[in-house]
Amino acid sequence: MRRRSFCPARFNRLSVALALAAAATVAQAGPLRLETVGTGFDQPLFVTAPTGGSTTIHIVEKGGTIIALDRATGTRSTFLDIGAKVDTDGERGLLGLAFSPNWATDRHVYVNYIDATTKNTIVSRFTANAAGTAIDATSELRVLSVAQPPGLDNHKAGWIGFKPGDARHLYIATGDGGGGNDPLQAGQDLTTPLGKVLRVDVTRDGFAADPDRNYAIPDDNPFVGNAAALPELWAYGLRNPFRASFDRQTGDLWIGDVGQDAREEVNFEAAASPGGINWGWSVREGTEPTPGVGADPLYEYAHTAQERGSITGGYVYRGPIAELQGQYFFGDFVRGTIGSLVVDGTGVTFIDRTASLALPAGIGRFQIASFGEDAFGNLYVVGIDGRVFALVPEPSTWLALGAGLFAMLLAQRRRVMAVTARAGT
Ligand SMILES: [Ca+2]
Ligand SMILES: [Ca+2]
Repeated sequence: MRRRSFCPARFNRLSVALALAAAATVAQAGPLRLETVGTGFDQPLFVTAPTGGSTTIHIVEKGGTIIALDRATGTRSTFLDIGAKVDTDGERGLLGLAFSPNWATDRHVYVNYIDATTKNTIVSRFTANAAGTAIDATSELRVLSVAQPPGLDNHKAGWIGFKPGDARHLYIATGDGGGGNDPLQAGQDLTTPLGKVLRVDVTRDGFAADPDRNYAIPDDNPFVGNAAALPELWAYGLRNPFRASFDRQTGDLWIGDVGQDAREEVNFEAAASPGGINWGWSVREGTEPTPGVGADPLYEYAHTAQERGSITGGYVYRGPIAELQGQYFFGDFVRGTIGSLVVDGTGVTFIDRTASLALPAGIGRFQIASFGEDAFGNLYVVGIDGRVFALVPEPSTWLALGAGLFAMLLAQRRRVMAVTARAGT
């Protein structure tokens, strides 16, 4: 019987070859995992961070608290507490947060919440201390309010944000106000701010006589000059755009609009759009049932008899993982699923990432309340159960390959030794 011996040189060459193959695999498939950033938050609904290189992320809790978490030190502190002002019934709560693009100098943040007394949507500006570590709740300046129908506690949307490179205009997503089949018929009604994306200039006060309206109408809003429409409107025909985002690199707007009985949808508006898009609700849901009225979603998925859905809009990935650049990550609150869209010249491809991200032992399927970005473009996933995760490359790919290779060579060496022993040498 032929004798074989364990060869360290061969091991090294094989090891390098397999490592290079592994690198190619990683670059193509992009194995990912969720790394736990923090647990024990009280119904977290959002996470964000100011631009400018801060290692601190800010977690928005439904009840009215914002927690600052320094990822470099692990330190947590209360950034803002307006719990006494916030109603939390149903889908009400502290729903949105946006840092001023000039945060480094003005220390302004904007929030969207449901008022405890009136149950209306409030968008307010607060001013933090000079260090930017905490906010006195008395610094509130109300930007605007949106009247909500009494008795309906869902479809309050709540996302607010600034388009990259534009420090003047705050975009505000509103839902249709709640209930089934858009009972107010708000989506297509251009005289109500419900069921819309609003766009207002927060650097000027165009209503000097009104202490509760502290913004101005941008001259280039799509319905300015139209007496039959509110000048604040940017887009309409939305049901519950709970989470939306701007692509931090391109300025494109991505809106996840929660469906009713049939379709969950991702709506895409290019950065150069002049606004005024009709997203269809409530004459259609996704692409059904009145094709020709309103704009098609970029992507939609259907409810089934077995599985309903509630989309949680996410972000275009612009973080440090090269192979994920440009993919739009989003999830589903009801299903606990996570996936990404690849948009290229041939169309839109959906990659279901639930098995690798939401299902591993120790994580489990969870209700995805939101996604979020930090200053470096890292992507976060927020579970309403109190957990916040970061999307990171899967290091165990390398470890698993290395361990597998070692085990394989060890087994081979044992076989050689056994054969050698049987050969009696
Ligand atoms: Ca005013
Ligand atoms: Ca639609």
